[in-house]
Amino acid sequence: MSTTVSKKENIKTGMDAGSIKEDILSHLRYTLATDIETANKKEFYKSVVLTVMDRLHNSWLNTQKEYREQKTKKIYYISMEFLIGRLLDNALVNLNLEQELRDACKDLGFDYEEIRDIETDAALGNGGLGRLAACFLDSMATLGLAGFGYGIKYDYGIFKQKIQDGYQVERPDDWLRFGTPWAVTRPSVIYPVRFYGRSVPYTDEDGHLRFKWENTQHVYALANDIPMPGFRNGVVNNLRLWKATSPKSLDLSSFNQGEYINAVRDIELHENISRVLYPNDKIFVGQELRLKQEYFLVSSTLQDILREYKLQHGDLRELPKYVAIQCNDTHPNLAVPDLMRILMDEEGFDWETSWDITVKTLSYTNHTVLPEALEKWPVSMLRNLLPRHLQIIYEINKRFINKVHEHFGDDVNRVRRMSIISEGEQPSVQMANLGIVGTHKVNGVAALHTDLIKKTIFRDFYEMYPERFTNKTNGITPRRWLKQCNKPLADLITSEIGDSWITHLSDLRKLDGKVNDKKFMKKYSDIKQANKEKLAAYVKEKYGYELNTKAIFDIQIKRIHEYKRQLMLAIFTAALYNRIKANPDAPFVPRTVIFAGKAAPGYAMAKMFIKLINSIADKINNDPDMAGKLQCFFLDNYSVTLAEQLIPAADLSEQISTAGMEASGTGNMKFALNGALTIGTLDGANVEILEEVGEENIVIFGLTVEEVEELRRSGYSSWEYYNADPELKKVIDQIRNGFFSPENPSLFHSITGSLLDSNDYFLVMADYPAYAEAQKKIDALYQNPEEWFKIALYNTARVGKFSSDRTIADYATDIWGCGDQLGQGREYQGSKA
Ligand code: NBG
Repeated sequence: MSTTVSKKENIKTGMDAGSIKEDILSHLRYTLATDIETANKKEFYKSVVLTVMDRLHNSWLNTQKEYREQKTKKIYYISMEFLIGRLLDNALVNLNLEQELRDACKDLGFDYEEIRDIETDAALGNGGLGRLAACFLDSMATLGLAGFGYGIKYDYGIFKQKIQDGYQVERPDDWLRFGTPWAVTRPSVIYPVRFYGRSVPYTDEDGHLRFKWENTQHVYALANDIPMPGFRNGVVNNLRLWKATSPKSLDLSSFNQGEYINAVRDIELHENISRVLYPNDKIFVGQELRLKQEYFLVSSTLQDILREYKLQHGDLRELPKYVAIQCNDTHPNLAVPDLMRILMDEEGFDWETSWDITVKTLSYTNHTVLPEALEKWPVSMLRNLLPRHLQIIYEINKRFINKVHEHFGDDVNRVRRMSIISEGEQPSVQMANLGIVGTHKVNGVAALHTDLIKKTIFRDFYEMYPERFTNKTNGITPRRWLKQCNKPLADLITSEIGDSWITHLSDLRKLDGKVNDKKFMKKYSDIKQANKEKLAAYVKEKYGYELNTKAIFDIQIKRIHEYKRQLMLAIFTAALYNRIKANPDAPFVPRTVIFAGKAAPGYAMAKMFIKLINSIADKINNDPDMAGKLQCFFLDNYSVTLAEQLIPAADLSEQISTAGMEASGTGNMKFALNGALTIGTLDGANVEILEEVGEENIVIFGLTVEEVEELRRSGYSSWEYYNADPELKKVIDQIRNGFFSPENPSLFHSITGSLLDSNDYFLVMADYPAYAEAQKKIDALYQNPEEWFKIALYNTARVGKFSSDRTIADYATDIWGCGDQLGQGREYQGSKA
């Protein structure tokens, strides 16, 4: 390639404000057929993105070329969810184009911030699992690993949440209404995905029994690619999202019968597969359309991987040497039987060879121990939809059960527990068991979680295959979750210790020494205050509600779930209200409690929590006695973008799940990095945050995993706690007798019933006294700003471990067999300044 760039090309690749401006103008005119005089903000936004895309294309192509030429091992991260959020800011940060683009926008009469806000989140995920996948893509590119995301291009991402009369209502998230300029459709990358039909045995020329999957129906999976740039290292990886489309030609026979409309209608049916993301966080609903989505993702992805592999390498026996496939949760675990099917039925390998390749290529991550989340597909559904796969799963299971017998002798109960097929009234395929048996590594997402899966849900498997189990504590990308969302803090840090932290987050430890530097600490605390004011301005503008920026910003943002115990903070907030009412003149440390989060549309209890929070908030916010002291606010439609605004403004991070139930959490890491104190239980990654920041710098309370078990074993009675704690009793009585819902006094009986009559499974009441005590500690600390910000800084300085760069490096070394790609010079080389 020529090294000189023609003027024309410079417009497309030049990194100065001038070329960027030219390119924006050119896109306005020649791509969008408008001009700067008439373009509206949407059009301007679109040409800005196309301009940024122009600056990614060369690196995008070159990166792929380099991988091909160097025969780099490729990592495929298959996930039903990628919660990537907005992409513009991130691309600019990673390309180092922030200032230039701002200047170009300004020159053209547009305000960058306003343009940035035009972008709708790509909300292709429910929560932590999908956001983790997005952070991983950023880290793989930044580390220079050949890592590719594979997912589904849903027409509708996670629903939009509105609050009406205090209740959650769901609206479709029509994010593609005007298309997205970030995705490149690849008409040449399209694969048939087959369903239904039957498995037909035959004997091949060599006299071997083989199977053909026949009489299938199919849809096509069409590739849409979104570039994933690394941080200032010239690497651009790829996120490939499949869209379902109809078979190429319409069925002509129906045309002849005059059924044109029916034929066209069938197109719609086919496209339904990629229509909508299932909005359930940890509740398995066994709907056939979801199973179709999962197979659609697996089948198209494996076809794509193998096509690429064959072009470069040929011999499939070497697949594990050049390819690693990570299944994000059990959702893509049909990869096990599908890879087996391809290797045997299409490539002609025998069982043993196929099995060896499959197990060595695949690995699987578990993200929860909650039993209601574990996927179990009815055998009857699989038999109908994927008959050949079911047959293979039965064979895998048969061989596996033989091994269990060899290993453990005739232990019938154990065999029943470990079987991939559970028997009973409705036999079903246990997708987690399939994943453990059919892959070479299974990982949990935090140390405690990995220990727990070894001891509980996967104990039998751990005893049989101890070497398969490994921990990979989650992480977050410092680019989005500090550099981008909290620019003032990022700039301050860089001015003090340089910018190496952006790719080596543990370098933040250098800030430890700053706690006694008064000037620095003043700047650090001023930034928090400014962030709070910025959030307050946003809330004021959007809701007309005035936040008290002198108060502790006490924030709990995450999916609404009983085990996450939003109820405990709601009860505590109501208790604070009662305290002020009882004693209006007593000193009070002001607090502003902020909630946000979506409830699964079918999760009645979680939806009731939202209504309760809003009812408590109404009571508080309309009571003049609370002025300057207590506020409570539920922000609607929680999203990645909203998180980016809330986290930098938080003083207090609520991580209060029942011990043993939150696999890791990743919001906890984001808050700590941005200098919020954590109040939390010894659950998930909180345990490791405690280890890193030190026990003086985090407020831990409540039952441990062992104590939870012990309490349940010895016979927990929530009534005892109700009777023993007058403050708690009063709030529960108020909830029960309609104090917060005078128009419908029994409105919250499902909630109080779960606490009392159903004995409080999530131990809200058991932990409440310790929680209220811990909150006192928070109040005391907050009254001593010097001490408070010291602790806050220790949090910022000491959570470097939770960079997703570290997580990914661990996967690369221990699971993917590509540790040798690390440190090969593809990483960011540091600022030249
Ligand atoms: C979630 C866990 C979180 C964890 C994320 C990412 C599921 C099934 N699991 O604790 O609840 O942080 O996964 O690993 O969504």
